Amino acid sequence: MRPYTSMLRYLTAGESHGRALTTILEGMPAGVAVTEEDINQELARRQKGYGRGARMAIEADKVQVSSGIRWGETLGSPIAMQVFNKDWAKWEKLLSVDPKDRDESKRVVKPRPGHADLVGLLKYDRQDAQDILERASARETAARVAVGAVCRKLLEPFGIQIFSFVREIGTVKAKNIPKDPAEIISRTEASEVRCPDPEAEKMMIELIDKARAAGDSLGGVFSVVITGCPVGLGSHVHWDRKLEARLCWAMMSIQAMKGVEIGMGFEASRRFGSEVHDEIFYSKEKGFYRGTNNAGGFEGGMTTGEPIIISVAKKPISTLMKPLRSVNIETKEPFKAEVIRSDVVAVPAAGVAAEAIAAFEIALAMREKFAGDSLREMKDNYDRYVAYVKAR
Ligand code: EPS
Repeated sequence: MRPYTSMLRYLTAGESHGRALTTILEGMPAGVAVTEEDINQELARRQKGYGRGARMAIEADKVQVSSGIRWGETLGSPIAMQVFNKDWAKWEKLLSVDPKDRDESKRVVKPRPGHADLVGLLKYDRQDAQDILERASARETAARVAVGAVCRKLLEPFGIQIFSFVREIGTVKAKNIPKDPAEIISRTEASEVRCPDPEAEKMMIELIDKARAAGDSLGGVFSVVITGCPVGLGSHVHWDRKLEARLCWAMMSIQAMKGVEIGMGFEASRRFGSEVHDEIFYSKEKGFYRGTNNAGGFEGGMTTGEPIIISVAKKPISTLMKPLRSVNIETKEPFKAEVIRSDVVAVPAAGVAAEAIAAFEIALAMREKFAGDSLREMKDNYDRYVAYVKAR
C-alpha cells in the first residue's frame, strides 16, 4: 500500500479507441500556475518518435480540463481532464455501450504473444480480446502524461527538472552522451528517436527501418533524470516510504517495461565497494555533497540531493506484422496471431511517459514532506527545511 495516498493521487479510465481517456488528479495544492497549453505541449511530445504507426498521424492529443483549474491556477480541488480520441469516430459501433451494437463476427480470437490478450481473456472470462487489448494499450499513458504535466508545474517553483533520453534501441547503444543536462535536452528534443548521440541515432533509424521492412518490432532502454530534488525525499524507515522503490514500481507500471536500474544499477553488483560508493565532501557553498553519483540520487531510499537517474528497459512491441504462432481461443487450432495496426518501436514515447510518471512520484513525495494546502504554504515549509539543512 502507498503511504499517505490521500496527499496526491490519480485514476485513469479509457480505452485506446474509446471516446476519451479520462483522469482525475486529487491533492494538488492551490496556486500552481498551469494552463491547457502546458499540458498539450507534453501530450505532443509523447506522440512523436521515429517508428510509430499510423495512429499518431490520426490523433492530435489535446486536453480538456473540466475542473480544478481557474484562470491558469489550480484551486486545490480535484483536477478532471479528458483527452478525446479522434479515431473513436471509426470505432463507435465496435466499442459501443449499447447491446444492440453487438457484432460477434468482429471478435479478436487469436491472442498476440507478449500482449495482455490471452491472460486477460482467461482472467476476466471474456470471449473477445478486444475487451482486453483496448485497456492494456499504452495509449493509456496519454492520460498519465496529462497528470505528469500538472505535477511538473508544481515542481517547477522548487527548481526540480525532469528529462529523459533514449540510450538503446535494439542492439544499438548511445556512446557519446554529453555531461551537461542542457546539452542532453537540446540534442534529445531535436532527435527523431530522442537520442542525444547523433551517431547512434543514425544506426537506430537504420535498425528501425530494417525491423519495419521485416514486419518485426524493437524495444530499448531510456533514462529519466530528475535534478533539483532536496535531500531527504522518501524515507528509510519503512518499505513503502522508500522513494527509490516507489519510482521503480511506477516505472514498471508503464506498459511493456521489463527492467529498471537506478544509477550504476546492475553494474554496481560486479564491482568492489570502493569503486561504487559515492564519497562525501563538504563546502560552505554546497554544504554536504558527493564527488560521484553512482547511487543515482538515492541512499536508504531517500534522495541524496544529487540527480536521480533511472534507466528503464522496454520489451519490443508485441503486435508483429509478421505474426508469431498462437492458438484460436475457440477452435484451439494453431494460427498466426492477430495482426493489427501498431508501432515498430515506441521507446522514445515511453521515455516521455516515464518523465510524467516520475513527475507524479516526486510531486507526491514533495507533498508528503512539505504538505500545505497552497503552493505558498508548501514553499514556506520547503524554504524552512532547506535553510535548516544548509545550516547543518
Ligand atoms: C498508442 C499506443 C499503441 C498504439 C496505439 C496508440 O498501443 P498498444 O500499446 O496497444 O500497441 O498502437 O494505436 C493503436 C492502437 C492504433 O490504432 O494504431 C499510443 O500510445 O497512443
